[in-house]
Amino acid sequence: MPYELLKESDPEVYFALKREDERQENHLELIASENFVSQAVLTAYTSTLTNKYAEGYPGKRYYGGCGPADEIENLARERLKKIFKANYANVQPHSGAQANMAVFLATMQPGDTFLGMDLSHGGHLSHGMNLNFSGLFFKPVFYGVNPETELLDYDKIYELAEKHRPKLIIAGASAYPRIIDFAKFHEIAKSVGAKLLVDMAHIAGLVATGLHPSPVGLADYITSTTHKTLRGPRGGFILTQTEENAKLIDQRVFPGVQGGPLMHVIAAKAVAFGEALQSEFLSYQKQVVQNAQVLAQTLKSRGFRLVTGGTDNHLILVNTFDTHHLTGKQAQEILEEVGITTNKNTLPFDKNKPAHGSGIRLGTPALTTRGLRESEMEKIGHLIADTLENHQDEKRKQHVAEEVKKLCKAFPMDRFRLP
Ligand code: DSN
Repeated sequence: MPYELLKESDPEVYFALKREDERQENHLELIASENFVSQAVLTAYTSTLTNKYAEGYPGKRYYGGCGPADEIENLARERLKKIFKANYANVQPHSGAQANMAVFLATMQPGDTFLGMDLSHGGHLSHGMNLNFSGLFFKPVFYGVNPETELLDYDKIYELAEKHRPKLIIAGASAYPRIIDFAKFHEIAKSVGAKLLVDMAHIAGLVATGLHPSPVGLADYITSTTHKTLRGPRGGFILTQTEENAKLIDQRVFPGVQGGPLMHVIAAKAVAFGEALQSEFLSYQKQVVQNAQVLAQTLKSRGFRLVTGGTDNHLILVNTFDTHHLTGKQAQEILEEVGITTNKNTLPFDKNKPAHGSGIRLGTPALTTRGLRESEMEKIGHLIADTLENHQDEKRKQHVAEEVKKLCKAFPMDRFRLP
């Protein structure tokens, strides 16, 4: 354990870190936005680059001693451009929300109107939530999904765009299990003279490997996190195609919304991007989707209703309320008791308050990284169903908890820890 030296100097932090290692080892991680990074990524993340200030960009820094930092940032940029076949990349955003903030500042003045997906239909808080910068300083108009199909309603989005003439349209979601038609969004944005931002945070790994259509060439700005399906360290990035947009983004990221970049994180991003360029990454992403489909199929066979009836990507939205009379919060808590980690989620047109929600969101990126395949996914689907169907039966839950432990033991986490 590399932080063994903390045991003496800071036991409070040491034991909390150990408990987190144990939690990851002994639970089945089904949070759709999480993943496990490689030892190589972890190594770069814990490097001495955390000591370095490098405000500015490679070759144009405000501090001396930035030679190695420049090399690292250039590597990260070049690798990222190669993955997505994009012309320009900014790898400095500390997070996806900050990447989005930079695009807002590049495309709008405070008070301007933009179109984003309703959070309760699967959008993201940085796409206009009232307590987020996006809703505090700009004027959101929300689009959502069709009540019958639960698919994005492109005709309605077009109508809203015509009516409100937004400066910016955002495509992208944090809880939408189907393919997003970026070409359609491009058409809509073009027809009303709006800029198009695609936030591909959730599906970046699928886009990187061609398993989801790419927004490159269709969106003016593309933002993403690096730690979801892309399997890198926590962080963000922005892609652009024109020199003009790239220059503007560089300015809006620094000094617009950030000071010094987190160079150790950029080093870890470079390593993760290198991994995403390997052929193994395609088989990994294919497995993520196959695993999600098997999990979806199993839950359906056990009587659960899934939003849109299934999935095309890495995530599933399970309605736990209509069939099992459990709010998402209750379902999340019950599953946690047996060692299965999920998150409660609102569903489109939810009858319950957001703090409770009517369902849970499940995703397969992390467990696929851990090595679990279709047969384990089927098993997990049944374990979830057994737990939620029998949540008052302590004996049944105990049995599930033992099965969860067995699965965890069969797929140890050693190769995701620093040696
Ligand atoms: N919080 C992330 C998610 O879970 O989808 C989005 O930023």
